[in-house]
Amino acid sequence: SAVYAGLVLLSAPPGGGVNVRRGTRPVGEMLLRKLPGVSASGMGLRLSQKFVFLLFISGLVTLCFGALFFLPDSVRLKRIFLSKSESPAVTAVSEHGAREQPRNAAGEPEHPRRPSVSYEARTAGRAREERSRARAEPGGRARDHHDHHDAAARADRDAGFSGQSRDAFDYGKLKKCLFKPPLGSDGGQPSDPQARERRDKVKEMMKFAWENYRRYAWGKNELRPLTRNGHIGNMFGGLRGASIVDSLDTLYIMGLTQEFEEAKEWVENNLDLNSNGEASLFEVNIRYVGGLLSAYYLTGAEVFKKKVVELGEKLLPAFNTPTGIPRGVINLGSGTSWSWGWASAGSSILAEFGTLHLEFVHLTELSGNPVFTEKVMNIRKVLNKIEKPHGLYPNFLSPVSGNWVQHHVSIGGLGDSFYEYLIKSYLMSDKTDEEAKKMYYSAMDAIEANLVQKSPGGLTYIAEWRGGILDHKMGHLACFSGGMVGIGADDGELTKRQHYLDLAAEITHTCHESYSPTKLGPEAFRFDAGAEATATRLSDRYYILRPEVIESYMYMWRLTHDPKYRQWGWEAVEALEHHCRVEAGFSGIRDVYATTVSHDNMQQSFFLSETLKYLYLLFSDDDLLSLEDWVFNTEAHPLPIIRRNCPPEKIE
Ligand code: DMJ
Repeated sequence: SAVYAGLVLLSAPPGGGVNVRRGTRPVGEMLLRKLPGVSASGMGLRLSQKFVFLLFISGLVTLCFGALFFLPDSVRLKRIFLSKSESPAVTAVSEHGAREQPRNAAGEPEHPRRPSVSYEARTAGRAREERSRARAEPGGRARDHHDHHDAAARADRDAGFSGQSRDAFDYGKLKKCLFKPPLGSDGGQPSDPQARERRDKVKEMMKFAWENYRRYAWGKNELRPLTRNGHIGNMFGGLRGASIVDSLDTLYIMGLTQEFEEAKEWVENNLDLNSNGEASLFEVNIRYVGGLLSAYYLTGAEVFKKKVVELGEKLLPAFNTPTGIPRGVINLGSGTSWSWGWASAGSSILAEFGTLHLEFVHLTELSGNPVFTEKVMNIRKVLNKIEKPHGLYPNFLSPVSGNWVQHHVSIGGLGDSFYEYLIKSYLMSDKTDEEAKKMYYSAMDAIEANLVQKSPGGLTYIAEWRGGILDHKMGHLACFSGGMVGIGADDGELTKRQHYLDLAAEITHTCHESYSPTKLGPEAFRFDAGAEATATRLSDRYYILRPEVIESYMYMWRLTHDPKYRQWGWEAVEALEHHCRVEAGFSGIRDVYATTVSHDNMQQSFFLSETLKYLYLLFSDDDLLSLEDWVFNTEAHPLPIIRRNCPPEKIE
C-alpha cells in the first residue's frame, strides 16, 4: 500500500536500496526521480527539500488513515486501527455521501454481520463499569432519580435496557413500574351504562370480523369478505398472517381470550420469518414488529419477544446505504433492499424511514442490542443536518446523497407518521428525548406558519405544499393530526398549550365534517372551488375502513372528556354497521357519497388493529392502556413508556 511504500522509503538506506520494487526499479528511486533537483540516490537533499518530502509523506499517511473510515466494518485493518467504541456508532455517513455499502460477489448488498458476542459483552461490560462508577460518586443516588443524562443512563442506553445479555430484559420490573395495570382496574369497564353497551357492540364487531377472517382467510394476510377468501398482497414479502399479528393486542384487551390464544399459537407455529419476497420496511415494521412488541409487553410471553427480535434483525440490511437512510423495500430472505419504483429518483419516503423510531428503540430494549437504536438515531442525524425549506420536511429524500429529492410536503400520506413519531418518541422516552421534542415543536411551527389554513366556511385544515404552492386538500390520513396535536399540547411552550389544544379540536372537527352524509369519510377532501371538506374527485371518494378520524376522537376524548367525541364515535359505529358490514366480515366502500353502496371486498388488517381498538378505547375508562404508561405506534399497537427509574411511589 502507499503507506507501506512511504514508510519503507523513509527508512531506506543511503543509495535508495529499498526492498519494495515495482518491476526491477526500487520504489524509492522512482519517487525521488519526480522531485526536481534531487538525485536518484536521495543523498544531498537540501533542508527545504527534506521538509517538502516529509510533508508529502505525512499527508499520505493522514490520507490513508482517513480512508480507513470509508472501509466496510468487516475489513480487518479497520478493526485493528479503530476499536468498536471509537468507530461511529451508526452506519457511517460520509460527508460527501461517497461511501458505498459492502456488496457480495454478485453485486448484491452484503448481509450485515450479527454483532459479535465479544462486542455485546464489551458494551455490557462498559455499561456495568459506568453504572458502578456513577453510583460510587457522591450524590450519585439522588441524581439517579433526576438526571436522565448521567453516566449510568448513558451506559444503559449503549447496552440496552439491562446492560446484560439479550435474555436479561426484566419484564417484571417493567410491569412494576407502570402507574396502572395495563388493562386498568377492571378491564377499562366504563361506569356509564350507555358507554358500556356501546363498548360491547364494538367488541361484537371485532369478534365478527375475526371469526370471518378465521373461517375464510386463516393464515392469509387479509380477508376478502365478499368472495370469502384470503388476500396476500405484496406489502409483506413472504410474511403471512398480517391480520393475526395486527389483532393480537386488540383481542387481548377486549378479553377475547380464546381468540387470542389461537392467534398466539399461530404465531408460535406458523409465523415464518424466513421468507423471500418484496416487503415494505415500513409496513412490516408498524404491523408485525409493532404487533409482536405489544403482544409481548402485554403478556410477557417469550414467543413474541423471540420472534420480534429475529424479525428486527432481518430488517437491518435496508439501512446499508451511503447515508444510513433505509430503502423502502427489502427482501427478508436475501437481505437485498431497494427503493420503491414509484418514488422519484430512487428516493426514500419521509413517512417510511421516519416511522421506525418507537419500534427500533424497543427492539434495543428487549434484545440489549444497541444497533436498532443506532440505526434510527442516525436517521435523525441526517435529518438534522440537512437544510429544510421554510423549516418544512419534504417527503422524498435520497438515501445516497442525503438530499431532498422533491419539495412536496404533507402531513397526510408520505409525511404523516414522521411527525407523529417525533412527539411520541419524546413521550415514550419518559420525556427525556429533548432532541425529538425540539424537532417536533419546530416542525409544528413550520406547519402552522405555512400549511394551516382556515376555509371560507371557518374550517381549520392542513393543506399540502408543493414547492411553495399550496394544494388545499387534506387526506383522510392527515386526520390523525387532531390526536397528535392534542397529545403534544401539554409539553409545548406554556403560552401555546391552550392554542395547541384548540388547534387539535378544530382539526378533529373538520375531519368530522368530512364524514357526511354517510357518516363515513372520503380518502381526500378539498377546500377550493367552493368545497368545504368534501371530495370533489370521484377517485377520492372511497373509504377503506381507515382509523385516523376515530383515532383523533379517542385522543380528544381522553384529553377533554367532551361527550361529543363519544357521540361522533358512535355515529361511525352505526355507519360501519350500516354500510360496511357484509355477511362475512367488514368491507371498505367505493363511494362515501353514493346512495347504493359498492364494496371493495377487503377487510384491512388495520381495521382490526386500529379502527376497532380506538373505538373500544373511546368507550372504555381511561385506565385501560393509560396514556401515562403507553404510547401507541402508528398502527395502534401500545408500547410502554421507557422509564429508567420507577416512579418513586412504585419503588418497593
Ligand atoms: C395504517 O397502516 C397506519 O395508521 C399508517 O400510519 C397509515 N395507514 C394505515 C391506516 O389508514
